[in-house]
Amino acid sequence: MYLLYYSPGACSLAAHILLEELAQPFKLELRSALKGIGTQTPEYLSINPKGRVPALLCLDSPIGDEAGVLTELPAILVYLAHQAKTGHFIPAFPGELARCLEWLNWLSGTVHSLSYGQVWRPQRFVDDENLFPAIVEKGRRNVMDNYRFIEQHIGGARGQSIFSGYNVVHPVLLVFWIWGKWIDLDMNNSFPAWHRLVHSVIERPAVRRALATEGIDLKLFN
Ligand SMILES: N[C@@H](CCC(=O)N[C@@H](CS)C(=O)NCC(=O)O)C(=O)O
Repeated sequence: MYLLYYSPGACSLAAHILLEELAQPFKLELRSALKGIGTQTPEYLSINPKGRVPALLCLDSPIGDEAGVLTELPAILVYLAHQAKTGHFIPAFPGELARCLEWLNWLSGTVHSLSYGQVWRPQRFVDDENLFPAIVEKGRRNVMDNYRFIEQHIGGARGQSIFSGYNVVHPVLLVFWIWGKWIDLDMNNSFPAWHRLVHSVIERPAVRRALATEGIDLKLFN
């Protein structure tokens, strides 16, 4: 049995979706990432010293050779994908697997930590509050650059094998779609290929269940 620490609509949603896909019982514990309300408490920091969600605990046995939570979304997704008794959520062959990891790593390291970090947490980049607006503005431009790259690859020839089926990259792209709406980007008109992909992803019953549990409005995908 797994326990996932999550925050509604955060990157932890991708891990939540994969848990739903596994069709095994799991538990959720809310730790709101909004302004660090639930992630920076002494109690949560004693569970996950990084103070972030997602964090995954296996209640029956350690994950790997270490007790305690597994952190970092790409690691959690790869781990959960390998636990699936039915469905193939991660490519088996080295080339395709490497492409999948290439995307997970870039989405986590560049789009999330760099670009959205600048937009939502400018204090991580500079101490001087006067500089925050410039950091946020640069972050928004970085997000747009990143999103154009995503759109080109979903719609174009390169990377099509990753995007044609359904694998661990898809729930992460769903999360970034939601975030694009949250920061008021014109997602539908700017990113039509991504919009189509998101539409097919939300048809999956597992995805619907996770979205409903987290209270994510389906209108975000209209
Ligand atoms: N590198 C981490 C980043 C996790 C992360 O930053 N999560 C955000 C939510 S999307 C969070 O917990 N923020 C709360 C905080 O910064 O206090 C991963 O990929 O899992």
